[in-house]
Amino acid sequence: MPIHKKKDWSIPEKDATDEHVYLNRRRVLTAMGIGGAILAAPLAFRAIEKMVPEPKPVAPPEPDPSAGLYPVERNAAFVLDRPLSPEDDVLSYNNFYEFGSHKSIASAAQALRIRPWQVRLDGLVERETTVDIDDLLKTMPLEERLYRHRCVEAWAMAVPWSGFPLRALVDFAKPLGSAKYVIMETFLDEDMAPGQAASWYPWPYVEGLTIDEATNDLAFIATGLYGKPMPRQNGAPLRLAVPWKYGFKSIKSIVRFHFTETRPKTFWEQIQPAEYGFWANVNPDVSHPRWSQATERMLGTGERVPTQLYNGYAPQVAHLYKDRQDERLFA
Ligand SMILES: Nc1nc2c(c(=O)[nH]1)N[C@H]1C(S)=C(S)[C@@H](COP(=O)(O)O)O[C@H]1N2
Ligand SMILES: [Mo]
Repeated sequence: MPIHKKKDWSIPEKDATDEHVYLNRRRVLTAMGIGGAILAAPLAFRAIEKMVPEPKPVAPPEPDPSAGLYPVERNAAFVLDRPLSPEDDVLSYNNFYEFGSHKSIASAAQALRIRPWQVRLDGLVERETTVDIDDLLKTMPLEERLYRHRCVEAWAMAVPWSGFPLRALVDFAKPLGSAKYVIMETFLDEDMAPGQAASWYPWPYVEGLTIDEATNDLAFIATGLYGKPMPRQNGAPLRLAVPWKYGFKSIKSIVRFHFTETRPKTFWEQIQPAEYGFWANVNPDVSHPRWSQATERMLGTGERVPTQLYNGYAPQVAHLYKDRQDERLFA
């Protein structure tokens, strides 16, 4: 029998201040209705977290109606330099602030209702439209890809996503020539997702890519994981996977793709712009203001490995940024 190694991230980080969430204190206190005078007082994040309502107990979720589509054929072009992360770790250590600002949201996320699920395609497109997820899954070319994933908090995983290239969805949406960005939005329903009752977060979760990034080969819409439909905690029924960027760009449970001329202010950028910007490309040489990004810790084994420029995907994506060298590309 394999010895079950104590997972090195399970205890210490739970007690530590959450690295990702260093909320702008003014924002929190304003949301709580507390005025400026108190701003000088220290405010422990733990105290704030306690004010997020506890998730309600949930009935067992309905089976996923797309289960028959998986597994799908693996695209051999996407290879890994490391073993796949253990499935049970990937399914039980998550970031999904809609269901709580800690890693153990998997059971709370079972409250996510994944049908009916509609996806709105709008803004600068030939014809705005709404498409049902099951129709979309029938239309899109499904395949499996092995990708690395690097969270800005310096943990990492390697996973088999199933899904389709974001480019296929962009083609389907038919953006106008004037569209420069695609903005993606997560659902908004605080009865279902108690984290969204925390008014100091700028819900809904919003992310964005340039059209060039969105139509790059690597940009992927994941609808499954480990040969099965996407688990709720990992962002069912569809989420982004942009493996050359920090994990917070890979927005979960998307309901809208909005094409626009102007760069959006993304969720984390609104919360803490000094720490989380629009580009958020992985770079081991550019530290986060509060920790180094030189290495990463693999889920499951706890092994420390060096982080790579663009998370190892520089050959595929570095050219996207050659004319943007004056911008803050790595935060
Ligand atoms: N809607 C939404 N999408 C999200 C997040 C979130 O809190 N809400 N967290 C992001 C972060 S920080 C990471 S690292 C990944 C985590 O994906 P995983 O739980 O499938 O590993 O999801 C990203 N997408
Ligand atoms: Mo992350």
